[in-house]
Amino acid sequence: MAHEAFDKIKAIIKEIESQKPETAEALEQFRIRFLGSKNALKELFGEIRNVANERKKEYGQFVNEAKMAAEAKFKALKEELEASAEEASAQQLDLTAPGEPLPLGARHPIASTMNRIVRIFERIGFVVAEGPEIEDDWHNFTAMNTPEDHPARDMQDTYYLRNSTEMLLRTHTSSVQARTMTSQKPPIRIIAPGRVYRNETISARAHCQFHQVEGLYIDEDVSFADMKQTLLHFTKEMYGPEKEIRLRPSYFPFTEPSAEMDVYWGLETETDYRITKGTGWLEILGCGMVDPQVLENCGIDPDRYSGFAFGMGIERQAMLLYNINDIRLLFENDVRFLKQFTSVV
Ligand code: 2NL
Repeated sequence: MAHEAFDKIKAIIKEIESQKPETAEALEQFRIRFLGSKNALKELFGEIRNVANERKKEYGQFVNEAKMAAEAKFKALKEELEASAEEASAQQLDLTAPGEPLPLGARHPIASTMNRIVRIFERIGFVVAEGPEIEDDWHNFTAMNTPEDHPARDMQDTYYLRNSTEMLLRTHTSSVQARTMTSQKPPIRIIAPGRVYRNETISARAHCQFHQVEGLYIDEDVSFADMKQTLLHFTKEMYGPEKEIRLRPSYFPFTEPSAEMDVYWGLETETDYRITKGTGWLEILGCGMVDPQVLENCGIDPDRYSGFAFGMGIERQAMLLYNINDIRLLFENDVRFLKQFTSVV
């Protein structure tokens, strides 16, 4: 029996010596096997009971030697492994290598166009106003003088919530301006950018969801001439100081008189011909003097105050600014398209 126990220790010492763990995991397996709480030597320590008295001391020393061999080997292997890991990472570190390129994100062209428009108006004293995209019928239509039988109010043209006749997805940001007019006193000078919704068939020019910037200026003695000069200033800032504008009579339920504003784009290129239909003029926004009925609806005295308002689609301005020929590119979020705007601020 005693002999057998001595042999087992010999075998374990041999095993310890022959092990060559090369990874941290293998070293951990080594530690568990020879030094862990249930290690292979524990049982052999117990066997000292079966060893003849005169050999007990010798046996004890022998088991201890085995344990110390395991500890020494573990320590050496651990140091070796740490040293080689350090060496490997030092070899990988090339101090002369160029830095990792940081992939740059890009602002979406709708966002950059919106920011550009907003900044132009902010510089002349307009303040950004915001409101909910889910609106009630009053702020979106009634306050804006849109008659009950107007086609815009039709279920076909506007998204109503769960067939409600009260709540809808706003069709323009005029609703934001209605909210400002009912809660503030003139002078009011606001710019309302945001997302709006109309039930349109999606095509290269139209989408059911788009973005708009509307502006509103109300004070005593605000005139049509003030409006024209403000919009001329905007056009020159936005598209270049050489640009000229013209106003054509138009109709909106919420303004009287109303106008469409065109910019002279020129007829220099094939594209100019196509987008201006050969006239050189391009329509970019709608505007007008706020209808006195709208002021009254919102609690502003039309005998004392007057104002002008305007609205423009941001997608259209973005398409002109960046030469984009299909509105769907602005909604698909294809990175091959968006990547082209990395340098735009
Ligand atoms: C267009 C034309 C327009 C307005 C929007 C407006 C707002 C208030 C009162 C009166 Cl609070 N008018 N907004 C006025 C004229 C035109 O938008 O073509 N938008 C894309």
